[in-house]
Amino acid sequence: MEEPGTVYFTGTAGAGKTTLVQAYAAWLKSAGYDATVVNLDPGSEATDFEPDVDVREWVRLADVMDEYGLGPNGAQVAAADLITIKIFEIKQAVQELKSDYVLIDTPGQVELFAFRESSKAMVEALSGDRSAIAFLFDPALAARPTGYVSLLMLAATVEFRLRLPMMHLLSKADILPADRLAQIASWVEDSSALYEAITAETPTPDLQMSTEVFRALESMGALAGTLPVSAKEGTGLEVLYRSCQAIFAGSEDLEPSHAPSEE
Ligand SMILES: Nc1nc2c(ncn2[C@@H]2O[C@H](COP(=O)(O)OP(=O)(O)OP(=O)(O)O)[C@@H](O)[C@H]2O)c(=O)[nH]1
Ligand SMILES: [Mg+2]
Repeated sequence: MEEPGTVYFTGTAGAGKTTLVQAYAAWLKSAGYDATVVNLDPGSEATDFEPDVDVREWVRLADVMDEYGLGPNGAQVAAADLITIKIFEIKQAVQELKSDYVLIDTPGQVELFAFRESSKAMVEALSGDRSAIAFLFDPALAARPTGYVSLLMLAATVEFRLRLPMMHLLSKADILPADRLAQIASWVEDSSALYEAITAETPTPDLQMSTEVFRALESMGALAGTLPVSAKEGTGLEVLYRSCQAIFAGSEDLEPSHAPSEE
């Protein structure tokens, strides 16, 4: 049997990762696909979230804090290393469920997942080249041009670290008014519209930096678009599914992917 396609949902704190993982898993199941949900956040306190495989069975943040006398952030860093030690047991628990797809909810702070050396080893052990990243753009930040560009930079950094196909998702799209959504769509379709929006928002002394950042992202191919999704309303999930399929079926067009095509 082929290894399942594994998607790591990541993004800034509160971007909507846990809620989207649950909504997407429910969508997959309702469409007749089998999905395993994994919680990889040892500090998760979500009470209405019941993952199929939960890292807290092996490593709990509160225990790490007690045992090593650490605060919550230091304990997250130590916990990431402890999880790596247990990764083959976690992988076995995932494999026993024999799903087509595995959806992984990652810790709240993106740097814990993306910037730790242990994370690369963990992803490699857990899913190897059957891995992709869904990077969530929080609309609280993405609705403004400079916020959107900052998230593009962060996403590019995560992609640079983990070297995996990446999808850009604009989460909680239901809270954005139609004109904001249309504006973001215009940046996706035409990068010059994004450039104009940034320059309009940037005070003159800072223009050069904005221009340099924009050009760097452009030459990296990191400006590719963002798919609006709403876990609350269930929108965008089918397009997300098609994008995952294209990645795991090895579509040349989508690697490295960014925005799934809505066509
Ligand atoms: N309106 C709306 N709210 C959402 C949606 N998805 C998540 N939220 C809300 O956004 C907040 C954060 O959602 P989470 O799913 O906990 O976000 P997270 O990225 O897992 O958060 P951390 O793990 O703490 O970093 C919660 O109050 C959710 O109810 C959505 O699609 N629409
Ligand atoms: Mg969460």
